[in-house]
Amino acid sequence: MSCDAFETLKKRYLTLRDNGLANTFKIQDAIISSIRVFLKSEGFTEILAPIIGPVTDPGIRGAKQVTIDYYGVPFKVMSSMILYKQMIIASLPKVFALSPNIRLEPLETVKTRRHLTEFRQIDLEVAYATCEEVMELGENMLCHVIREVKRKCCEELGERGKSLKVPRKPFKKYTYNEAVEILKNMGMHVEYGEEIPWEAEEALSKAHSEPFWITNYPITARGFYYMENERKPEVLEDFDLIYPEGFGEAVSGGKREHRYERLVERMWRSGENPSDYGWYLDMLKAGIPPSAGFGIGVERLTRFICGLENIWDAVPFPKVAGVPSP
Ligand code: ASN
Repeated sequence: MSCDAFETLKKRYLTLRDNGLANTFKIQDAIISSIRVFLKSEGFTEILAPIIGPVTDPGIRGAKQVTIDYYGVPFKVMSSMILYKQMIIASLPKVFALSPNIRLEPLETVKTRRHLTEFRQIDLEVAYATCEEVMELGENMLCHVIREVKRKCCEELGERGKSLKVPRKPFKKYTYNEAVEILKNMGMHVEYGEEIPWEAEEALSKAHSEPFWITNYPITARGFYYMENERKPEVLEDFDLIYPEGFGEAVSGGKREHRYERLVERMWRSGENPSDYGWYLDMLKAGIPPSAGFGIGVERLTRFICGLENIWDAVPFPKVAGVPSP
């Protein structure tokens, strides 16, 4: 990111008067409304997302959590509401929320053009669901949103309206191992067990013209809350959805580990201290239903639908790593 772009973000009160941005935010409004209509038609209840709490999601790929002083008790600002989704599905079996998240991303993420330090996801969870069921829901939701935006925002989409297609279902599925193999054949090395690096993910995304899934990440690459596959130990029951055309990751989610003993083991393995997770572990001891779910980043979805180069143009008041903008 150039110094000019830095300065522009700090003067958002001027650049925000641009017509292009106004069109983007009208499209974003249509995206959010169509997701709400879709999920409600599928029987979901919208809940209010938590913003702070004693613990939050530790599985945030090198980003830092923010801690605040809550009357003498250290509290976290939500990096994702995953642990809270597991709490609510005991009473409401299909829930979603428009959840604001803060992650202090490493400075180099500015170069990916798809990382914000403050962003929102539509986070959903379904009690007793399998990965396949929520993945199918995700496909239907994305197709519905694109169809609705094309129908309602023809003028605002402009030229992008021509290249933006309603994807074909079912989306292609690669396991993590298959994705690593394809990347190897493309000349990119990914160490087995690691997250797929940003550049490799972007290259894979560029090689596709339709969204696709990457499933079954290794246990070492992800948070403790994803369930380990019973038949393939060390492999998770999880997934990412990747947008085509270089836009990269859209969704991440999976089936949750809900069994107390297994979860404590997983915490130790992933370097977390169970004693930091008071209420969460007490809740698992009390018993919660198994579930699966995912989160879809609202700004990334807007970036993809509008065909924007930079994620910071997909949000009115952008916050990117290292830039103290309004
Ligand atoms: N929202 C994701 C999930 O449901 C978690 C995340 O954002 N890291 O699994």
